Amino acid sequence: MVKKYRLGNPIETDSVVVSIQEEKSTIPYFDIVQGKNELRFDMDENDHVFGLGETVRGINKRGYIFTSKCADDPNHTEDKRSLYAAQNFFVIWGNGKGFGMYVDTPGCVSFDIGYTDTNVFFIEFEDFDANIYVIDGASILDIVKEFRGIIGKSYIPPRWAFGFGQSRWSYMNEDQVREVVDNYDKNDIPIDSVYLDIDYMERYKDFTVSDERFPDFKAFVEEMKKRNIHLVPIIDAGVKIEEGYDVYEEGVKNDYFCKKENGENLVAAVWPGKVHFPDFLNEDARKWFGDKYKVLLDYGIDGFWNDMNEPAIFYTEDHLKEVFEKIKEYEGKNLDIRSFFDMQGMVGGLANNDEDYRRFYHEYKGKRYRHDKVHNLFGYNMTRAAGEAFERLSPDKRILMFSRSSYIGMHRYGGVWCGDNKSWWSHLLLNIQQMTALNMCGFIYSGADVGGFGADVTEDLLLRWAEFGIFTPLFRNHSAEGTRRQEFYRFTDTESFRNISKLRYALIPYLYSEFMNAVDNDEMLFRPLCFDHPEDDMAYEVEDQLYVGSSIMIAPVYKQNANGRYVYLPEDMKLCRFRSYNDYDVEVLGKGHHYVKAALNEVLVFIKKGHELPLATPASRTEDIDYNNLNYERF
Ligand code: MIG
Repeated sequence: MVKKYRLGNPIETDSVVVSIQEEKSTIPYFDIVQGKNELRFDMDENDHVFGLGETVRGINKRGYIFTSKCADDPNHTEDKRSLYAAQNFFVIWGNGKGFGMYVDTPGCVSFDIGYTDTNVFFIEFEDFDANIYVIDGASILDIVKEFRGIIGKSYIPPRWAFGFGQSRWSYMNEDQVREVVDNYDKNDIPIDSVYLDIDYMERYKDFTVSDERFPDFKAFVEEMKKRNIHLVPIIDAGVKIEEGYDVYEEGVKNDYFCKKENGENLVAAVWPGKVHFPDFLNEDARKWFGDKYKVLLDYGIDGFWNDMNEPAIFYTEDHLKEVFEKIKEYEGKNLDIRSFFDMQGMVGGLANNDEDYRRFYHEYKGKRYRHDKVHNLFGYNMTRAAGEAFERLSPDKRILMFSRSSYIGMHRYGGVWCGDNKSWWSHLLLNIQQMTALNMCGFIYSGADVGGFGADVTEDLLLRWAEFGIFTPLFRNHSAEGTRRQEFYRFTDTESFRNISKLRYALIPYLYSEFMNAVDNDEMLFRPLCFDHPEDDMAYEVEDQLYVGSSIMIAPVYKQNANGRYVYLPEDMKLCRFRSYNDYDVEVLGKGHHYVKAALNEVLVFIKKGHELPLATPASRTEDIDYNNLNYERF
């Protein structure tokens, strides 16, 4: 049962697709705090809070404060309040009852869940305007289902997007891409896609391809296609300011870029140097930008990733000028400590500066909005531009699309990846924990950079991460410029990487059908144990095991030098300890606690009673998997 309430004058976000009559009464559960832009709910000691999509920290959100303010922040440490996403749906559940709430507002909002006051949940609004949806249900899963029912069906990628993807910032030219594919094939490690990061472009201009690096891109895409390899180029939010560049010129001519108060186009700097930002919130601009993807579709490209769309800003021209002027004042002076830190702060604070997000405007639904008021809709609408365009340009063929920034509603147009994580064991655990809240908010096609993006990976971390990554719909190994090379074939134990990757391909029939079930029926692909066992107090304590689809549970190893781990089973289960898709031992384990061995090359999968796990014979590409010949492991 979903009820809608209104606070102030909410800005529509198009995240809810069914029309719901607004209640006249006050919002239940939460009280308005007099004189403040705050809602307050007194939590019971036993209440758990789940949701909020892509954030730092654990599955149960109690005890911290999370702020929805999409941020380009590559340091996902536990002190952070915001990552790239704003997904304002949560469920409070305890003592066998609870409710869900969706706080639909495109501006900045904080969820203080027992941070200021241990047993109080405050929702703090910058502007006290929101559509509030309150969802009652008999269980957490019921509430999630009801919620998903009002936000529309989640995005479905092409089937090949369930294959493995190799990425790097950046493969610099055709030969480097060929080398990657050759090495995967030579080592008999399955692969379906190679990602092209920003350097494939000509001077980082969207919808261009560098002549020098990819002299005959069409032929190259074709060559890769013949090998059943999909190339997936990145698209950045900023459009390079350059005379003669069609995207820039058309955008200027048609007023499709975000403007400052004085009517001039905002000049910001990102990878291409100086850029304008398309006003993705403006319907005409959105259509125009979406149609640009055709340039790459025409080359035979059928997948994309949208980056830098919070939007990330290295600096704005105006702010930089101000900073230079101030710095001049320090020149020749004896800098005391205060002024030294002031100066350092000014320079360090150029990127993603709050003030810059108040310097430009959007034309949205016939009105003008200052950016910060609708900030969280920017990445969403960039991806919507693409998604809506694909419906026009490629109605019969699914296109892969996922985005860095997101808001609920975007889940209809694409998936997400969890941005710039690091090659840290703690970020493997974070990846495990992020999946469930993403699923609650409709983001089913998702995953994080396997092996970690920043910092240098170790072989054991990459193996353990792959052992979890094989279960995430987006299974992509990606790493940053300057870090240790991270392709699976570069490490000593190629055999284990081969076996784990092949296990993924053996699991694709299961994962794909469970994915489709999650989309079609508004279910969650990844579920915390307590969602399936709300009656089991112990199940609420488990933050590092997940149900995946209807038949299995996984318990990834995410600690270095561990040869196994403690596992809690809320029900009797059959353990399959996989070394490869056709080499595994099985053991029935009773409900309760167990220490389970898992060597570095072993993956733990637990099958539920009365269920079966289909396993295909793996192939080097998803296309070649024989879906009609499956083996079954049953319990
Ligand atoms: O400022 O395109 O999250 O995946 O490799 C960094 C370069 C820009 C951030 C993305 C990352 C990508 C990188 N991008």
